[in-house]
Amino acid sequence: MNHIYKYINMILTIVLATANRDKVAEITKVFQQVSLPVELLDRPGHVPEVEETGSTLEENARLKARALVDATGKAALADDTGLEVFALEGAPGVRSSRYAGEHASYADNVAKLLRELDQVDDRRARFRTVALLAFPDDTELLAEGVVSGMITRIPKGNGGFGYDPVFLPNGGGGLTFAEMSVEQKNSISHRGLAFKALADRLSEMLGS
Ligand code: ITT
Repeated sequence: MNHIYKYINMILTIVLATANRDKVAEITKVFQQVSLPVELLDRPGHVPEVEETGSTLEENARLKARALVDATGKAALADDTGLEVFALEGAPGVRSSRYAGEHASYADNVAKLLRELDQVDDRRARFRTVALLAFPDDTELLAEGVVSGMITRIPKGNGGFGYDPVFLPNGGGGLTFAEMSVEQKNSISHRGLAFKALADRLSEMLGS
């Protein structure tokens, strides 16, 4: 399929394999800023969410993308992200969304993280995103983005989502991700970096 889009002037339709609206907003912004012949569709509501049973971000990203390829017959783009805290030996990691329990809210997860780190001086952490674009012919593109930083002692800011109010990224001018606009966050974040790298690979593949 390489380069074919260049010659027949087609738009590649990609279904976003995430149910997380905050992620959709960030990913959409990255694709608005690159010029690719791509249209992004929201995840169809009738398709059941897959269980994230993988033991790595890559496995979970693949599970989410393949489920949507199978359900729609279209290319699908997934994001799996984890917060890895140095003093917690990489936790919550692949379990970031379920850290405080199966149906934990963002606030529950943040509260648990701050409790775990209450007596801990080493606040180093990193976010890691694996972005995976799966095609119906079984090919895939994969890209990873990482940002290192520190976990604050108190939440700051009302933007972003998840652990953003307690994550102070390196190179972020002393702001948490929750104190940044989507554009600012994307310019240095795990997700921004992963999806920009993926968009570059897609651009090469499409010859655009
Ligand atoms: P999908 O699986 O539908 O994409 P999800 O929210 O379950 O959505 P993940 O499995 O990747 O996504 O879960 C990662 C969790 O990590 C997510 O629920 C947030 O709590 C947190 N997280 C992910 N990206 C984040 C970000 O950019 N900033 C802060 N927290 C984030």
